[in-house]
Amino acid sequence: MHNLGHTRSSHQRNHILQTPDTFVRTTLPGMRNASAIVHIGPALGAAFTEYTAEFELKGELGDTPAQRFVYVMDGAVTVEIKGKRHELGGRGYAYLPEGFSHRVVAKEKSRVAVIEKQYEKNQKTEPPRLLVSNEDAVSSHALDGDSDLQVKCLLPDEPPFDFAVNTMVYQPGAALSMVEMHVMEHGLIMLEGGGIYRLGDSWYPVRTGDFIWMGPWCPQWFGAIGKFPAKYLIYKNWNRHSLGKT
Ligand code: UGY
Ligand code: MN
Repeated sequence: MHNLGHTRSSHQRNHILQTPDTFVRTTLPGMRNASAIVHIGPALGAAFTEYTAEFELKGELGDTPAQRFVYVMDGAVTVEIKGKRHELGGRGYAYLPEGFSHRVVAKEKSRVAVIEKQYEKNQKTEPPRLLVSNEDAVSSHALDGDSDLQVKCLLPDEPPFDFAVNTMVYQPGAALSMVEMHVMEHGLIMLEGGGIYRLGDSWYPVRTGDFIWMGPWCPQWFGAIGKFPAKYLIYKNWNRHSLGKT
């Protein structure tokens, strides 16, 4: 059924909203039995790339020249490192430092959010090490004292890390307490529920499966609407001076 060229997707100077009806699949170098929906990358001015990898059984990611973060949205994958296997089920995740030889292989049909970013050295600390965990093992905290808005920081907030990946869960009716405008950019995948996202000077209805990129200083606000909580996975660059090397 044609929808006469209508979509909720939108491409603006400092943000995009990408809805599943507009997803186009591709294969990245080295990928096998898998495809990628590339949501954002340097072509649009972002300093990272984020894609959804859709795997068939035994599907595999190719190499990356950067740090890599993977989060299992559906299914299960094995992260193989120097002959050692780490099993990631639903909500499992791994941080793989830049230059770290590894394989990500699907144990079943799976969907995985992948974030890759060239590492920005911090002269005073060593680069981060491998981290494998599950969101269920991470405790949450209320944002700005609002217990209806819970955040889980999946990576340690420590100087070696130059980015953060968090999950945020909003009870129905909960909202960010302010319109944020900040130097960090965001990549965001709606994992559950929906609501209204303000991006720049526009307000968008958003729901599970949507992707949002917010460029630096893009005004942003979210309010959850519906009978169920809304949840998203959100990336931000973090812990570095805005002039670059320190
Ligand atoms: O961490 C953040 O900047 C987060 N509060 N932003 C957002 O949810 N749009
Ligand atoms: Mn923000």
